[in-house]
This record gives sequence, structure tokens and C-alpha cells, in this order.
Amino acid sequence: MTSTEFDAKAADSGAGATQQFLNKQGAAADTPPERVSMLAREVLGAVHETIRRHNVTYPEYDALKAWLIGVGQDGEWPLFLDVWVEHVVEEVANAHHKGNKGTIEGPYYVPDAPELGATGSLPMRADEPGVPLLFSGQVRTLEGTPLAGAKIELWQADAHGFYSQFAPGLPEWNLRGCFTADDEGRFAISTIRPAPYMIPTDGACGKLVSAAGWHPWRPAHLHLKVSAPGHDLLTAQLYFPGDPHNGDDVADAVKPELILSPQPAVDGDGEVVVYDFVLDPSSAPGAQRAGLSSTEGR
Ligand code: MBD
Ligand code: FE
Repeated sequence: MTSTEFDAKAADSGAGATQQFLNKQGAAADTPPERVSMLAREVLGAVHETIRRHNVTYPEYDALKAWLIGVGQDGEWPLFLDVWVEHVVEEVANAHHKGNKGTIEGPYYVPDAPELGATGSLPMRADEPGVPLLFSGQVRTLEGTPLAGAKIELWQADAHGFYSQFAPGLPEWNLRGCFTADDEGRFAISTIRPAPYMIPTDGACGKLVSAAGWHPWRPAHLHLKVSAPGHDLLTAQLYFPGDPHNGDDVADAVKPELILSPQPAVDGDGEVVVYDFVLDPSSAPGAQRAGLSSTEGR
């Protein structure tokens, strides 16, 4: 029996996400020891304070220890961190941006997707399920100048909520592609509407969700990376109006500016939506660290 996307297991998507992360360059920041010490002390201090405030017991401590071991065994550190921590890192990193709002990358980005020009269809199966969606727009500077040649990378779940390369049975680059804006900074992408995404319930993250009485859902979303020379990379997600989880995303990554307004296609086949991107000029190197130190003495 060949397996299909519906046979996806937490430990398999976790292993894929872990490998993908380890492939990425520059994962080791050259953080000075004083800063490592400060951050580690404060995080541990918050843990100690929580234990004292709530009289955490040995059985609870052992349950935590077993769960943390499980996060590693299931390869779910990327999932855990991107769902419950990354949104605050993104908030701090991009607070100075004046252009398009961004949001978290999540665990399922894969670089070097097929290059598809300014106009085209994401790679998809001949019988790809889902409502067709024509997504077009323009990439501009803060001053409104079109950014010819801007790169638009798009990756998304399919109409059953699965990502290629992280669920079995899907073609390698299904619903993943890289577009290049034309001379007017414009692009047009044919795809399908993704389904809402449920984080795996059979792994350690799923155990936390059920033990805490939470829900495992993210609203349906398109993932994007938009870039142009001399400009900061924009990592974003776009959402669909009316999704029941736009207001309570498990990953806390929805912003009102990122909700699309799709309209029925005039030819009656699916939906069309226009969304433009405004990129900030490149941040000066070290600007964020300099900004931090100016408030450290307060
Ligand atoms: C996803 O698809 C996602 O976008 C994030 C942020 C976390 C888990 C799965
Ligand atoms: Fe996602």
C-alpha cells in the first residue's frame, strides 16, 4: 500500500521540519556571553517563579520532563517554537517596519522552489482539489515605486490542510513556487484555496493541546516571502475572511492587515484576489541591537 497525505504522522512531519531547519545557514548567532547569560537567567527565573507561585509538584515536574523528551523524540521543536514563540520574535524584529505587515514563517518553508516567471500556476496535481484562486498584485517601495524583478515565494497547504514534503504521497513541489515580478512590479499566481491547518494531534505538541484543553487549529493561510535588492525580506501569511480561527489561531499569527478580500471570478470559476506588497528599505546592520541598548539603562 502506498501512503497518502492522510497518513501523515507527527514524527514524520517533525523529522522533516527538523532537517529543514538544520539545513538553514546562520542558525548560530554570535551572541555575546553577557547577553546569553542575561537571557538564560531571565527565562530560568520565569520558570522558577512559576514553580513557586503555583507550588509545582514532583509529579508535575516529571510530566514536564517526559513531555520535553517527547518534543525532541517527535522532532517537534520546530513546530513547538514556531507555534508558541515565533510570533513574539517576529513582532520585535519587524516593529520598525513601515511597509507591509509580516508574520511568522512557521516550520514548513523549503527554499529553492521552482521558478515560474511573473504569471503562472503553482505546481499542482492534475486533479488538485480545492476552489481555484487567482492571486495577483504589485510589489512597491515605501514611496510607491514599483519593484521590477521582486521575488515572490509562495507555499501553502492543500485543500485537505497538508504541505508537500511534510506529508507523504504529495509531489515534491506541490503548491510551492517562486515568482518574479514584471517591469511594473506585478505578478499573477493561479492556485487553490488552502484548508485550515491542524497541528498534528498524535505528537508531543498535540498532547499539550489536549492536556490543556486548547484547540489545534490555524486558520487557512498562504505563506509568502517577498524580497528585492536593497529591501528587507518580508515574510508574511495571508488569511481568508470568515475563517473560524482568524480570531484564535493556535500560533497567534493573524493580523487584520493580512486578511484578503477574495471575490468570485467573473468567469464563475473560483475566486480572484488582489494584494499588494510594500517593502521597507534594508535595515542598517546592527540597527536593532543599537535600538535595544538605547533602552537598556532605563
Ligand atoms: C503551519 O502551517 C504554520 O504555518 C505554522 C506557523 C505552524 C505550524 C503549521
Ligand atoms: Fe502554514
